[in-house]
Amino acid sequence: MGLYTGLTQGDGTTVLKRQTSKRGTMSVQRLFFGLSVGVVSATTCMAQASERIRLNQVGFALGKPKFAVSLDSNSTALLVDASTGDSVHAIVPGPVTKWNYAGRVMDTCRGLDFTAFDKPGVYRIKVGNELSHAFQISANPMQDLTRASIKAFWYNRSSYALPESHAGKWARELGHPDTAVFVHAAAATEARPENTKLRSVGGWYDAGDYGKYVVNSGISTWTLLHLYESARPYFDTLPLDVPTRPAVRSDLVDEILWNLRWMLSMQDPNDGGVYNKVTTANFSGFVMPVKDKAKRWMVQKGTAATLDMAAVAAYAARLFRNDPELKTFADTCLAAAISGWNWARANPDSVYDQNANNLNEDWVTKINTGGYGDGSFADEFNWAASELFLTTQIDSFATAQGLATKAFASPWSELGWPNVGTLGWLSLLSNKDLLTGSLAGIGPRLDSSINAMGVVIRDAGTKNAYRIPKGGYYWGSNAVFANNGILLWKAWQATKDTTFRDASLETLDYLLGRNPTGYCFVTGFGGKSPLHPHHRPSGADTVKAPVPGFLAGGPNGNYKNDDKDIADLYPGYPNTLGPKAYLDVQTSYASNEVAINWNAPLAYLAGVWSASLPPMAVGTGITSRTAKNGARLDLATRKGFVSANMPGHTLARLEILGIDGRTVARSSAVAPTIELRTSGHGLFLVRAVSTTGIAATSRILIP
Ligand code: 9MR
Ligand code: 9MR
Repeated sequence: MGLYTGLTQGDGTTVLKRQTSKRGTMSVQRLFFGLSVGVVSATTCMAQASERIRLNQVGFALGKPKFAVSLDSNSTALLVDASTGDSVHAIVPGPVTKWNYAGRVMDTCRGLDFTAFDKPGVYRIKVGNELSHAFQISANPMQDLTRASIKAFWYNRSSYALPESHAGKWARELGHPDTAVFVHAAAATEARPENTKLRSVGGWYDAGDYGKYVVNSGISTWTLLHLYESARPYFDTLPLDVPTRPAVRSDLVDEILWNLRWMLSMQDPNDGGVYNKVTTANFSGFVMPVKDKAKRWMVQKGTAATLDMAAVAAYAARLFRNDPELKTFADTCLAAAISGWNWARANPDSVYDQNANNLNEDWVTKINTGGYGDGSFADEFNWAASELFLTTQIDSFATAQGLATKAFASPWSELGWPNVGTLGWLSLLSNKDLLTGSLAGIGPRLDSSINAMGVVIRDAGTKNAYRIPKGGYYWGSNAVFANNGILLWKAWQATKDTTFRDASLETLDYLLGRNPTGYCFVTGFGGKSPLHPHHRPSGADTVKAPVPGFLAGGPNGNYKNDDKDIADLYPGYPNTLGPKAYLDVQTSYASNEVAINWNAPLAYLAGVWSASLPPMAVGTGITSRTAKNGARLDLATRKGFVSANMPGHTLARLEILGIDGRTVARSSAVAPTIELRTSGHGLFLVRAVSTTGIAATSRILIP
């Protein structure tokens, strides 16, 4: 690791510097922890982790269920300390169970329940001679994941340069300024003829491509708004490790605004209709944003895009109107929502049918990027009507759609970009005090609808050996699971039945590794996670690790969705076995692409869980600790620094160790302060050594 020295800065603090020799001259560089954001990454593990023990590779919360699955039917199972290997708990395995899927045995396994063990630390499960990935048991293992899954949106910003101060090695130049996009023939009107130059600045790239699509932005932005509304105090103080704008109360809100403002720019002020998307005519190659300079088009207005924008804008208006900083913005949102609603009522069946458009000979430029071509709009109308009703308390929004009877028509549909009706029902459910007029008194019936949904999703988990609640195994399957996790959480909130809440945790366990692929599906987290997601910046930059915090699309039994016959290219790929049909290669966009509508429900689930657990802000996770030899170690932190004190001893040095015991940073004598770079997240050990050789160690969580 080279040589480290402590250097005192102007403000009197001492930071750790690394001395490297470069072409004969000594230069001093600032030390950056070269760690992945995941607490427990494969590179920090001493032993090769077994593929046959499957579990949440991030961590388990104190006092909450802890469950893993082993494909070994006979051997003894133990929980061991990850750094010493010492056994800390004997696990009594459940019965050998076969898990069938679509008539075939997928896995034969035993469940390993270690809920009874409840001591913070970093552990592995040992079955026979095999060791699982390392994971933490701590007060709040979801906090780091929450921050990273939201920061992923920041990493996917269009019209934005990612500064090195916060993007680290994933810093990149600004791409797609979108200060000049052009009206496509399919969108031409008298007021804005073909090729009219428009601005459509900001927003997030949809996924692994550089398109910006309103339909998919709708559900994604709603989900983040709902996350904020579900845990405001938590997100008002949770730093996301992004450049904070002091005028905005919360980093999460700032991120949402980045996309909301772009969504508003997609509305034609002349009539209130909203364009479907801004994209190049064809998908770009795997280049960095700055290199994709092809002309960008504003493509055709549509009923779905317009109602989705209206719903989200109405929600934002309600959420932000009491915030003095955002009041004017809230008013703008409401006006946009109402004019969008009016356009949609006048244009109730404007489908975006890209294939049909491309047959139109008058429209010379063919558009071949993502379609998001939804053809049924009843759910969009219900959603927008629900949000507008809640925000304005004007009953005609509710009566126009007959919400009073539809809102609890059973069963509610699962969530997805073309299925947004349930978003409206969830908003109604979450705002019982606003159910007035024709919706007065429907609260209990909404409760029973979400309860019915919760039962179906939860009970699917009792029918498979992995204890996985209901999901699906098609394009974007991880979003299906995560969205069902949201429904479980809402079912818990409505009914106070804790089995729903615990099932939502099982959904997170699934996404983080307790699944038949053995992958933790979030980049940068866990011992085995996607390394080659279909994500242009991750593929095109020179950094080996993918941009962190992104959820891969997940197993997809319809492998023919992929461009080439991946089954031929990758022999052995279990392409037709739904739950296993996942391939960590860049070309498999149908199983390994990232997307905002997949990250949003991940952020929601991790976020509401994290908010419900004790916070672990810098400083609070740190205690003083007495070593076996009697020496006491007191740690103090402030943003970016940790310092130590051993009462009665003179410190010789201070080290930061990974959870495997490997040194990642070391300070010199007289400088018992180490700079922590905020991108070095996770659980570490701090070891102080006195001049007389006495050592004391304490744990530190860098959130
Ligand atoms: O990169 C594109 C991805 O974002 C889409 O989800 C996917 C399906 O529409 O298409 C990808 O682009 C591929 C294109 O469809 C066919 N040629 C190869 C492209 C991937 O490099
Ligand atoms: O998530 C979308 C999935 O439901 C569709 O089946 C698929 C094919 O139309 O498209 C997916 O969305 C992609 C979009 O079209 C372009 N950007 C990437 C999206 C995720 O793969």
